[in-house]
Amino acid sequence: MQLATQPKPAGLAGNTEFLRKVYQAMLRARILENKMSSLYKAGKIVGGVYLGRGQEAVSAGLGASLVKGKDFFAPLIRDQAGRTAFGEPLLDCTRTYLGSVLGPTRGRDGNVHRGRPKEGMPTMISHLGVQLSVVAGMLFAKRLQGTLGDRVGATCLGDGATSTGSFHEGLNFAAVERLPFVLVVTNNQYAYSTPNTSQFACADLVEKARGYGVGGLSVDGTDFLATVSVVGEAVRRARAGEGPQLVVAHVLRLSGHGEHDDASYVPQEMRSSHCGRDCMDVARTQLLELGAVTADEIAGWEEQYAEEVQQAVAQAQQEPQPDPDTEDWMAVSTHFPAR
Ligand SMILES: Cc1ncc(C[n+]2csc(CCOP(=O)(O)OP(=O)(O)O)c2C)c(N)n1
Ligand SMILES: [Mg+2]
Repeated sequence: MQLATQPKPAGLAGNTEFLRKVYQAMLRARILENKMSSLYKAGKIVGGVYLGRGQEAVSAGLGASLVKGKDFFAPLIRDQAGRTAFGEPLLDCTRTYLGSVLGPTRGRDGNVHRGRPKEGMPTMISHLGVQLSVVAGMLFAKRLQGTLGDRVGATCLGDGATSTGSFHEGLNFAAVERLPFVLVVTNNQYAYSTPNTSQFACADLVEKARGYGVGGLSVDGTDFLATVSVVGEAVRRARAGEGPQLVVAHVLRLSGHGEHDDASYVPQEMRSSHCGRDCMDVARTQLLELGAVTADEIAGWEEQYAEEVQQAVAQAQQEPQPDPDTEDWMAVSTHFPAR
């Protein structure tokens, strides 16, 4: 088994269109999330706001490597970039956070528990680790139906989620069934305020791959080119029939757990260390050095995406919120009153 390898990003350097697509999704997500943070701080969002700041490269790298309409992708709270790269409209985000009845959760969430199940993106589940079993089950069902084809299923987790029983059950099932499954673990050093030292005892979470009998790849998630390359390689291997793949990307969470959290427990030395680099800055530098983009192009995209975000916010704000008097969804207890 190969552990802790980093396929050389050289092959990607020629794939300018793909790299631009990944970076554009990262930029769209960062601009959108900055806006959501502002709206939260202005009291316009009543649920929690959770950002993927610092994790855009690994998230968008995964979303862009999957094929919408064929593959399954179960994003988690820090996967706005992956959602965008996979093709989710910005409106799904603004409508959900702002409570529009036209949104995917029909205005009942005010948070991030949204999805497009019919398009291969299951609705996000907060209970850490359970999305592994959901995606593994979706793949297994397709196999039983004889329609699996060369489809891949992927989901994302944090370092903290690897301590759950659901992580074990889901990954073990995928491994035993040798499913075309990709699990991306983004180790952002913290689970809420719990540091890695209180979370696991191995040197690198990718070591868990050996115990489960799955492929393992570890990458510096702040390095845009390396990250996009490694995630793409994991998807390629899963699609080629090499069984489940575990990717561990090492970053620092460049925000609080949610926008209610100032992350004051993160030491300054860690913030200014290598893992505290912002993958957006690294991506920009690498793409400019490659000649894959120009500074003017990036400035144009920033302007365009800021406008798109403004429009998505304005539209969601004008749309109606759920009306409790005409509610057609009921709790089970309403249908079946307790005796
Ligand atoms: C089974 C379960 N236990 C606890 C929680 C509460 N919880 C939500 S997010 C979180 C921390 C997650 O940390 P990590 O997996 O590292 O992801 P990150 O937030 O760092 O991206 C916890 C403990 C939960 N959602 N599910
Ligand atoms: Mg974490």
